[in-house]
Amino acid sequence: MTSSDSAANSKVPSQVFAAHLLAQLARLGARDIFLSPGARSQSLAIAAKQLADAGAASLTVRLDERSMAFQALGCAVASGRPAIVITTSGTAVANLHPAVLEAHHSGVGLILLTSDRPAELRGVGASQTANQVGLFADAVRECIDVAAPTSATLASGELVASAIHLANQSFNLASATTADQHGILRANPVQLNLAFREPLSALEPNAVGVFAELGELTSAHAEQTAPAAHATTIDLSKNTVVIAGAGVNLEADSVEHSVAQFGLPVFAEPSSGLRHLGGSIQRYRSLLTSQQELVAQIEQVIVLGKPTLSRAVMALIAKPTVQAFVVESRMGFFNLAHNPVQVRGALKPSQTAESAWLQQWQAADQEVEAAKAESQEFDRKKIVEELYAASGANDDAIIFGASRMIREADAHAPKTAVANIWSNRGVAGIDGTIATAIGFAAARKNEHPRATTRALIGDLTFLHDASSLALDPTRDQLDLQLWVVNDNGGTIFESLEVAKLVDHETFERVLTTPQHVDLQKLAQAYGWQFMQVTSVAELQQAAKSQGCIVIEILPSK
Ligand SMILES: Cc1ncc(C[n+]2csc(CCOP(=O)(O)OP(=O)(O)O)c2C)c(N)n1
Ligand SMILES: [Mg+2]
Repeated sequence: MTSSDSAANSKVPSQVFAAHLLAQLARLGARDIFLSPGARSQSLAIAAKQLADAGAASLTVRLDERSMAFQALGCAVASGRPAIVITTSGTAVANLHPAVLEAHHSGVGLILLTSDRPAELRGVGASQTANQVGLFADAVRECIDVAAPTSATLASGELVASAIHLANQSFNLASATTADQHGILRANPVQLNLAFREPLSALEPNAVGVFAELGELTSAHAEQTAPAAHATTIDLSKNTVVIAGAGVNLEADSVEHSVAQFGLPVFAEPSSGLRHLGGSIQRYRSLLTSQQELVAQIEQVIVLGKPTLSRAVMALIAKPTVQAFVVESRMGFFNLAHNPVQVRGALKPSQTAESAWLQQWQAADQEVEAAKAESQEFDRKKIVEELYAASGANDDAIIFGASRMIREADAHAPKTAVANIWSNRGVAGIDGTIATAIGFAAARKNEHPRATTRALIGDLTFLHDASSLALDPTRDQLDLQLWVVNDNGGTIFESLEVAKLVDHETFERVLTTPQHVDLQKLAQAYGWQFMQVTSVAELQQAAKSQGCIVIEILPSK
């Protein structure tokens, strides 16, 4: 036995593994670590804190794994890098599931480090032990079950090699350089299920020392596995509209970016971030029903991102007489049209668009606008307009919750450019919205220290995620406003056929679910500022607040 072998033998295998895994992930660029504490994950927790103390990573600690994972998702969206999620064993892992589903469907990279019992304690009734392997099914790109580190694997060098390899592998799998089962390059969650045997932790080796020792970073990127991109030709002399849903990539070299320059009418959902384009038809949502003749002339649609907000748009995409061109996006495979041309790589016009086509849509758009009498009510249109007015400067950002208000924004949002807009449209849950907004605002703060994030959500969406109001006091010095439109329940359901089908009492009981929570007390219990507003003037005032604030909005109609 050499002296370095005996030094290795005195080390705790779990800690050596944790230090190497997290140090290598940090070196690769996965530097945002989210942790919910527990005994089994203690080696990872110690290594994470060491890296954070040295400035090599950021560490956010949250009690609730569900909140923590949504916060990690918001962070990964804003940073464009995979975020690391650490849990203990048992139900802790299951609490990640909602955020994992959303991340899978919206192309967000999460590296899940789920701690587990070693093999000998599985399936024998040991405490806090459940089958964690395969829990997320196909919502993770890969679930790798990793055996517990041992003195033997430490001494042979296998342990360190495997920690480095797993860091490289999970970083690649979580990143947008890897293709999904449809061959689309996009980020995704990946799970390393990590068994740990006692002793569970030590102070050495320090992950910062490991970080420094690991030497030159060799390229860890796997070969791109997506089929080669090729240009798709499109004849724009045919009447074509662009439908822009969630998750549109506006980077200068993207297909989406070039489509935006085609001179076509654009039906831009708010979370597409394309609402401000010259061709954007602000009232498209109402025109799709009121202008049947114009709609009937549409021959082709180009779909960007994932549209989800209206049935009229879905029907247009699926219409057999309309040819759809679907541009691949972070939101994954989109095939509502059943026979679309899938666009990967450039979209090249063979003929340019007729300017008269766009002009017809613009004229129709103007007409609707002009015909609208300005209401004196403090209605949802005004709330949406104020949101955009407040957020159109200073690199501010908007998060939309699911449910009614994002559809109100779809109907009423002005053509104001906003620096960044996000909505969890992968699975469109009303859960985790506060946590997503916190993670998003925190990650943006690095590059935009003075920017405010405003989340527009319903009262049930707010209450569903109320426990996410608990912030990490060492980290979350944010400028985050939660605009909670309190209409006492889920009023989105009023627009569904069921509202006419059942009696009022049944409808309220099984769909609206009214609530009587005192939002002020709730906000203040978690240390948030609070304002209740009932007019445009009050909302304008509230929109200027700094720090974390819940703004309860009571529309008059
Ligand atoms: C996790 C989850 N549960 C249930 C739903 C179904 N759902 C969609 S909207 C909605 C009501 C939301 O109400 P609120 O947040 O008050 O918004 P409003 O429509 O009233 O503006 C519900 C329960 C969902 N989308 N996600
Ligand atoms: Mg509501």
